[in-house]
Amino acid sequence: MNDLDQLVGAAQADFAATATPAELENAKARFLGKAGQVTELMKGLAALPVEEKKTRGAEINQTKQRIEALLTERRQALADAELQAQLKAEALDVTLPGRQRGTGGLHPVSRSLERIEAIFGSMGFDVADGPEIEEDWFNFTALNTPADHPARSMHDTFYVDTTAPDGGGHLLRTHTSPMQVRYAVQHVKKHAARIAAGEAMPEIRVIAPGRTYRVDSDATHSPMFHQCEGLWIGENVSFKDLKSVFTDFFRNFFESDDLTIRFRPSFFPFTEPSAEVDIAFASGPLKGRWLEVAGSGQVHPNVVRNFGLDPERYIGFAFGMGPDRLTMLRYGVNDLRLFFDGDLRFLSQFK
Ligand code: 2NL
Repeated sequence: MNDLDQLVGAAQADFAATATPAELENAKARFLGKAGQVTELMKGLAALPVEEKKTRGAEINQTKQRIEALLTERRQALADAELQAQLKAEALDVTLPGRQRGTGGLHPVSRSLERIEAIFGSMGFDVADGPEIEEDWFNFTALNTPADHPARSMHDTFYVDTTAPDGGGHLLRTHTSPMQVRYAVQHVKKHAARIAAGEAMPEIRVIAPGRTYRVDSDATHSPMFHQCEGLWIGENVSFKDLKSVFTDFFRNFFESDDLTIRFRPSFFPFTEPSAEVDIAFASGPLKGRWLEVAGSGQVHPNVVRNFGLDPERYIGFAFGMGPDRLTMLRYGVNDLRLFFDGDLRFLSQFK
């Protein structure tokens, strides 16, 4: 092996030892650069006699070409390796199962509210929505609730801005009845001309579902809870109608055709007479037990008067029920607080 073959072997070994294109370019400079070994050999030609210069020059040129070929080969190998590494790093496994998009669902109480609205809607009831921060008059006074009634105490009601010059007069509504008062007053205004002319006013038939607030907190009471009140006022609306509306509603809501209903005498300031409403299932886990599900009564004459109507002519019934409790009964949930903790392990069971 002559010196030129040795040089080619050295270049090959040096090139093979490089791991990156930058290292390879450094190795190239050692052989083919300005001060590289091949360049130095070329410079040495000047000192040789003409004949020897020719053959030696051709050999060095050949050597240079062989080293250039090795360089090209190594460049390609490094580029290939780089591409392979990149492909491996970015590998896409098309056989993996796709990532699922989390699907949301309605809150169980919202589902109950939707059912309640749909069922009463089918019986001709309008749905009324309104302010959760109410005026004292709509929440208490209009509903015949006397100034000394315990519901008005600071222990039971969240008052808003009690330091205002007028004493505030605003509170978080303790029931949704004030919305029914608003609805009734509007209805009476809308039909004022007919009422003044002594003609019959179209009946008021409305429910008011929504959030309500009381100072109360334990396993069966939450400071924020839902209520759905109902009101039906006309010239000839009686307790008999109330019983059929309730029977239809609860049989429909609980999908139980043999459910029975009973009234128990009670007291509310805004109704007279008043009754608690109990239901009993004929089958299932709650079979035969009377469950209190609503309060109700014939709207008190003072309240009818506050609507702007003559209580001698207009009469009807009102009721209030708790969608939270109805939801607990429907799904067999025993702690009300589960509905408001926001724990998805609980809530996602209702999707
Ligand atoms: C209950 C009691 C009740 C009413 C609510 C009412 C509304 C108007 C006029 C008269 Cl605008 N009454 N609402 C009447 C009786 C009972 O609810 O225990 N709720 C869960």
